[in-house]
Amino acid sequence: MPDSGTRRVPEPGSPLTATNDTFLRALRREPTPYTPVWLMRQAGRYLPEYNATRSRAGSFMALAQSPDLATEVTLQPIDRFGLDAAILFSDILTIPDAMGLGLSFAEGEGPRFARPVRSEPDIAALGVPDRAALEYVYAAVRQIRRALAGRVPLIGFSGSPWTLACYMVEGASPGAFHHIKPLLYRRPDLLSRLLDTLVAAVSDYLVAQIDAGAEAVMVFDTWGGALADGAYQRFSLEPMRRIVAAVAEHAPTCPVILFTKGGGGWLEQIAATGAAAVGVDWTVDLAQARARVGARCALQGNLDPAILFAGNEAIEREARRVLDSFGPPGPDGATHIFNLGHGIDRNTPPEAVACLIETVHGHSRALRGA
Ligand code: 1CP
Repeated sequence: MPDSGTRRVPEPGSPLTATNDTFLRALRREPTPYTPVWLMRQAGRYLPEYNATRSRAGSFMALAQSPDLATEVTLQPIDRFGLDAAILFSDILTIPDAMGLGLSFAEGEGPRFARPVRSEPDIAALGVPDRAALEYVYAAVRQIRRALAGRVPLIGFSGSPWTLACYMVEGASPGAFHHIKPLLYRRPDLLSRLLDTLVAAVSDYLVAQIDAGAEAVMVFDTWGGALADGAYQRFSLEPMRRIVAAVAEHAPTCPVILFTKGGGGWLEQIAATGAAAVGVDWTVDLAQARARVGARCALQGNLDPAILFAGNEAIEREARRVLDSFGPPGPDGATHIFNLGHGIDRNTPPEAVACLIETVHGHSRALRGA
């Protein structure tokens, strides 16, 4: 484990306060002795111990729905590497599953919904799921917080309304958006109705995760970058802005991270939602991103996950390049959270992750002159 150098004495009555709080400090745009790092999909199929737990569970959904097993796999990458945050093991498709769409994961195929929503009656019939239907997620959050015992903070998450709508309308991974884009252009009112339901559902889901113990929440907008300018603002950004506002109303100190993959052209607008941090993919130069939004929110990203296949020399060089392009945190109050530009690939060698994390910690300390 890295020595955070920022250890604080837990407040009386709150023994679960994170001892390594570099991630939360960076989200608050406070100085940290090094750049905190975590990786999207850090618990997953590239880890042999994950695959062992998953085969014990029998299926991905059985794993996600068992708080004991979800706790086990959430902690696996924390035990193995010096990561600065844990992320709840779950999936973005839990909400549509709880809405009754019939989720399954066919081996090697990705998610499928037995009952996609395409018509006006389909959309009208949807409601915000009862908390009881997603209680397994909140139980996992509580159990993971206890198991972490304050080692690192815990991130909760959801999909964005637009990204969830893509899966719900297409009935599978969106591919060429053959159903949802015609809906958008023919019946924007109907799509807006679906998105309104999802704004309410995602807001409630994130607030319940925060109440259960999540210390930051992230909204994954995997498919926002597939939208045309104009459509993005209306159908992806505005729903996310309403979620940021709903979380702020309920939990004003809980940071929200927004990540639109392919959203580099809209960074200022994403930052203007009031999010604590904006995630960026590898198509963005961090120096330019910092110049565009630096004082308003933290930046999270943005190493190309494919670099983890290129050997230690390339990993060290490219990780340093990402850190150098952001530069040290400075008087502008800008902070950086190191991450990949998208989820880690299932064939990534675990040793490559160890090399990456050591490089991020070592080089970011050196950059600060420590
Ligand atoms: O067979 C398996 O073990 C399933 C693989 C898997 C895993 C490990 C799925 C199915 N989901 C997850 C976990 C998961 N998904 C996490 C866990 C926390 C972590 O360690 O980061 C998170 C945050 C997600 C989020 C997620 N699920 C997103 C958004 C992020 C992204 O990568 O863009 C999306 C789009 C999904 C849908 C989904 N679930 C699973 C798969 C294989 C997919 C992608 C399907 C597609 O390609 O469209």
